[in-house]
Formats: sequence, structure tokens, C-alpha cells
Amino acid sequence: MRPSSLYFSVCLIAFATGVWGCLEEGGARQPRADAVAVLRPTEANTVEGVVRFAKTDKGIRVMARLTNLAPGLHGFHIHEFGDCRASDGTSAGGHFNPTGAPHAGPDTEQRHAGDFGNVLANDDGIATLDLVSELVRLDGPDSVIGRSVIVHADPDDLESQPSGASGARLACGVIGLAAR
Ligand SMILES: [Cu+2]
Repeated sequence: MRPSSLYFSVCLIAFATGVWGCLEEGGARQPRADAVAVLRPTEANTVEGVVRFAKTDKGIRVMARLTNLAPGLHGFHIHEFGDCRASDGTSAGGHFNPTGAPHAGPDTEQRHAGDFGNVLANDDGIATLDLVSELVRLDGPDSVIGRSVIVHADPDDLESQPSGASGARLACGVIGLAAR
């Protein structure tokens, strides 16, 4: 069986069983996403990536893959405005914080809705993140649709107010409804 027909068959089975994730060309299986942010580099940077959001029984699953980062930790958050116009990303505003909570890490109960802490880039500059958040909303008044995702130059120390002292903004992407 040719690889392409195998791909088609597997997809057909996935479709028939109601598993919408199916297979990407290249083989990595991805669950369906309800929202997506495509991150573009700010001026003088090359960092880019995709962040996908999917509703689950336990909260919103957040799946990110970023490239061209310096190896190490980088602060990673949802910011208030879905506005990546400024060349340095500052038009995205501060952290999205619908409950008025202090900034903290993703394991602290009182935190911003989009306090994802850090992503860890490997030696190839690639960082991935996969977590389930009970604070992120994709509908209602606290929805993150229309907000933005920012990845920073420095690590988030998970305690400095208001945003973890994570420095310059390397890439910015508006959160929108996903096509699938
Ligand atoms: Cu941030």
C-alpha cells in the first residue's frame, strides 16, 4: 500500500470513529483544536510558532510549538489585547488577568488566566508545551479569543509583579477560532 493511500485509510477510520484529530502529513497525530494563535516574530527576531487550544473535560488543553528560540527558559503568557501591531509587541498590553489575581506560575492557584510559566527551548531552539488549564476560557466574558500569546526573551521568575520579569517580547500571535 502506498504511503498516501495508507494515510487516507487511517484518516477515513479516524473520521468514521469520530476522532477528528486524524493525522497530519508527516505522521504526528494532533487532536482537534478550538482556537489557535499563530505567533510571528517581533522586529529583529525570528521566533515563531503555533499555539492550539482545545476544550477537554478538565479544562482547556494548550499545545504549543515554537521555533528559533535561544536554548533555555522563556516566559510564555496570554496578554490582554489581540494587537500585535507594535514592532516590539507592546501593543498586546499586559497579562490578561480577568480575575485581578497576582502573577504566578502555572501551578499556583492564584494566578493570571494565561500564566503558563515558561517554555523550555532545546539546543535546536525548539520549545513545546502541552498543559491543561482550568482558568483559560474559550467562551463567555473571560474568553481568551481575541487576546494574544507572547513568548519572551527571558525566563519568567514566576513571582515578580506584574509579569515575571521575563523581558522583551520575541513573538506575538492573536488567538482566534481554529478551522479544525
Ligand atoms: Cu508575557
